Amino acid sequence: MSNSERVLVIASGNKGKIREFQGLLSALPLQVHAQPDGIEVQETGSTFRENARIKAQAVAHLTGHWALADDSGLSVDALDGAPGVHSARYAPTDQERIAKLLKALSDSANRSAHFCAALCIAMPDGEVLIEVEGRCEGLISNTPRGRDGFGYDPVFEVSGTDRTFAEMTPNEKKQHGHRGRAFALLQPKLEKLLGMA
Ligand code: ITT
Repeated sequence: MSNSERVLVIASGNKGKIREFQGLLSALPLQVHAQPDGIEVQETGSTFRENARIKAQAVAHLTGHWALADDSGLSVDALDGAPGVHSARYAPTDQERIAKLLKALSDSANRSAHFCAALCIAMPDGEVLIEVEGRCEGLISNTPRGRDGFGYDPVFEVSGTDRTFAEMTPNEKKQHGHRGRAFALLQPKLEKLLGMA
């Protein structure tokens, strides 16, 4: 198999993440596939890093291809780091998760928060090829703003900007965001593995 034919499966069922990764990976000589329907991996780890590894190894094993997983979440200082690794399970829908978060913070003056993304690429035999992490600091806004992105994007105002992720273009989110920052660390390692560097 030549490197230009290398398949990389995005080990995620989250459409927002998959869309971001398709953009991030578009310049690389890879066939990027979404994970097949029906795969459910239990996230039994207690850190983003552990959960990314669990998902990448499981999907690589099931598909027979290299798999890229992302475990990410929002940690809010005034809530002792919640929802953290439980960000996806904080409430049933994005809208309900945002409502629950704003209610939990109420009119708290401390609105500091950060997003983390742990990325892992694993091989079908379980070997981990790359692990990286990215982080983005910000504040939880009082009300949702913006129409782009996914998840908690409308209530996460990025430090040093006056905008939420949902008010940014994909390129701006790539530059400032936790996933884009993690990907900037992953990309040179992946290029080396693909024989490009
Ligand atoms: P997969 O495990 O299948 O990838 P998931 O949505 O369950 O999908 P996680 O367990 O990593 O993914 O949970 C991350 C949650 O954190 C995600 O569902 C969002 O609610 C939130 N999140 C992560 N990155 C985000 C981002 O860039 N913008 C907004 N919310 C984000």
